[in-house]
Amino acid sequence: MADKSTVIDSNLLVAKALARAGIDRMFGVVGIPVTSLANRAVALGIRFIAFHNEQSAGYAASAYGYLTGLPGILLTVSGPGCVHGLAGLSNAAVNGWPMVMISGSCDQKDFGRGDFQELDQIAAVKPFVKFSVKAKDIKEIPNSVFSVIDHARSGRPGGCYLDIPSDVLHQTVTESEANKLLDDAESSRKIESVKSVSIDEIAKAISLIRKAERPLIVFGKGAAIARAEGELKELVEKTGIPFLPTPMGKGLLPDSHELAATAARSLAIGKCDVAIIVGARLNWLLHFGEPPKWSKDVKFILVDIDEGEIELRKPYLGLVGDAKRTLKVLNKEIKDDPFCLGRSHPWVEAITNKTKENVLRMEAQLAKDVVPFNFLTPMRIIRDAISALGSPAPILVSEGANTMDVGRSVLVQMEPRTRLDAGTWGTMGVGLGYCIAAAVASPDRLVVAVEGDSGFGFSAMEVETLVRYQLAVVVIVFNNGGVYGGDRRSAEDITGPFKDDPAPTSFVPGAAYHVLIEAFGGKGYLVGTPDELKSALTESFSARKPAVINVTIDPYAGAESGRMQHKN
Ligand SMILES: Cc1ncc(C[n+]2csc(CCOP(=O)(O)OP(=O)(O)O)c2C)c(N)n1
Ligand SMILES: *[C@@H]1O[C@H](CO)[C@@H](O)[C@H](O)[C@H]1NC(C)=O
Ligand SMILES: CC(=O)N[C@H]1CO[C@H](CO)[C@@H](O)[C@@H]1O
Ligand SMILES: [Mg+2]
Repeated sequence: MADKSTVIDSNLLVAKALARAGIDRMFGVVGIPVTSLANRAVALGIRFIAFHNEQSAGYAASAYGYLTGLPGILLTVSGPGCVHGLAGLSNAAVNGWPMVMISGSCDQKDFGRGDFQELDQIAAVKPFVKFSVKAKDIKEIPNSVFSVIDHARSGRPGGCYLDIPSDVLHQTVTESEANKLLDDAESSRKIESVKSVSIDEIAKAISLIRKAERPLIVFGKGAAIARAEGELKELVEKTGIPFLPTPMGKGLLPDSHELAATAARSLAIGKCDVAIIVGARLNWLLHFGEPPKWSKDVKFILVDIDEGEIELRKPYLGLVGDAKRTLKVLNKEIKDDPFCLGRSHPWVEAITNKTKENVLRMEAQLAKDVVPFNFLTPMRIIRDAISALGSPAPILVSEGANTMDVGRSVLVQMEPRTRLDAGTWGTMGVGLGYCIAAAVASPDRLVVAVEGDSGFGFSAMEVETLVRYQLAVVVIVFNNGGVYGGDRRSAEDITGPFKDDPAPTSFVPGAAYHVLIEAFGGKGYLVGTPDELKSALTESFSARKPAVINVTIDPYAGAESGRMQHKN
C-alpha cells in the first residue's frame, strides 16, 4: 500500500485522469517522451493499441470515438509524431467524431533552440481542433485532461489536443496532492448544456410535414452518433415517410426497410418537396441541397446540434439540438396529431416502384458470375456471406473508388453504426485503423473490410497490428492493380522521357497482398473465382482471425457498371 508521501509522476497522473474520465482504450505510437505514459495507462487498465504509424492510429482513435461516443485517444511523440497525428485530428473534425490527441513535446526551456523533435504543436493542430491546451506544469494535468475530453464530445463532436512537454512529464507530486488535484479538477468539470428545441418550432415542423406532398427523411452520421435510431424508426413508421441514409447513416434503419429510398435516390431527392435532414450536412455529398439534384422549391427542415451549420445552410426551418432528443419531442407531438402516408400514397408508391425497378435491374447484373471478376460478382458473394452471418452484423469498413462505390450500393447495412468508409473527405488510408478501432470497440462483432488495392496500401503495414492483437478482422482487397485499376491513359499522355514508367495510377501487377499478412503469421487467401472466394469467406468468417483475401479483379472492369460517383 502506497503511503501518503509516495510521489507519482505526470505519466501516471495523466493515466489516472484518463481512467477517471472513463477512458479505457488508447491508440498510438510510443517513443521518447511518452513511452512511460503508455505503460502507466496499461497498468491502470487502459488497453493501449500500439500501431506502426500515427496516421492509422489517429484514424482508429477518431472511429473509436464515433463507435463508442467516448473520445478516442491518440498518443504520439513530439514533432513528426504530432504531425502524423494531424491526419486523425482532421478526420475527427471533418466527420464530427470525438477524439483527443495527446502528444509529448520538447522541453519547455529548450524550445526555440532546435531541441529534439521540436515543434510548436499547439500552432500545428490549430486548424483541426475545437480546443487545445498545453499543460505547463504537473498541477495543470487533471484539469487539462478533463477539458480536452469534455470539449471533444460537447456539441458537434470533434478533435481536441493536449500538449505535455517532456519536462512536465518528469515532474512529480505526492500521491495525496495528486488525488486532491484530480478531485478538484473533477468537481469543476463543466456539464454541457445542449440547447433543446422549442415546442413552437416543433409545431412548425409538423405543420410543414403534414402539408408536404412528397416528404423525405434524410439522416447521416450525426444521427448515428446521437444514437437516434429508435426515434428515427418511430418517426418513419408513424408517418410513413420514405427515408434516405447518407453512406454512414446506412443501418440506422435497415437497408431492407420497405420505406428505404436508397435505390431510388435520384427520384427521392429530385422530387421531394419537404426534406427533414437529421444529423447530415448539406455538403457535396448531398449536392449542397441545390438544383439540379434537388428541386428548387424544396423546403429543408434541418435538425443539427450545431447552430453554425443552420446559419450556414439557411434552411426553411432549423431545429438546433441533439438529434435523438429533438426527434423524441417531434414524435411525441405528432402523436397528438397523427398522420401516415400509407403505402398507396402516390409519392410512397412512386418511390417503391422506382426502388423495385432499380433493384431488379441491379440484381440481374449481380446474378451473373463474371470471371475474371468485375466488381459486382465478388461484391454479391461478399454480401451474401455477410447476410448469412445474421446478427450481430459485422462492422463493414470500406475504402477505394470503384470498390467503395459499388460496395455502397450492393452491401447491405442492417444495424446502426456498422459502416465505416472514406467519409466526408473521401480519405484513403483510413481502412486498417478503422478495422482495428471497430474490432476493439465491438469484440462481439466480426469486422469485414472491402478495400481497393490502393486504399489498402495506404495503411497495409497495420495488418501486423491485426495479427499482434489477434483481432477478428477479414480484409478483402479488390486487386485491380492500381488506383481505379489498369492504365487508362490516352496515347497523347504516353510520351516524353519517362513514357516507359508505369502509369501514375498503376501498381506492380499481380501484387501478392495476401502474402503480406502471412509474413506476420496471419492467414492469406488468393482468389479469382466465385468458388474460391466463397470458400475463403466461409473459412475466414468462421475462424474470426486476422486474414487478407486478395481478390483478383479485371484491371479494366469498373466503369461499365455506370454507377461510379467518385470524385477524383
Ligand atoms: C488521402 C487521399 N489520397 C489520395 C486520394 C485520391 N484517391 C481517390 S480514390 C483513390 C484510390 C482508388 O483506388 P483503389 O483503392 O484501388 O480503388 P479502385 O477504384 O481501384 O477499386 C485515390 C488514391 C484520396 N481520396 N485520399
Ligand atoms: C406503381 O406500379 C404499379 C404497378 O406497376 C402501377 O399500377 C402504379 O401506377 C405505379 N404507381 C406510380 C405512382 O408510379
Ligand atoms: C500472387 C498472385 O497471384 N497475385 C494475384 C493478385 O491479384 C492480381 C491482380 O488482379 C493478380 O494478377 C495476381 O495474380
Ligand atoms: Mg484498385
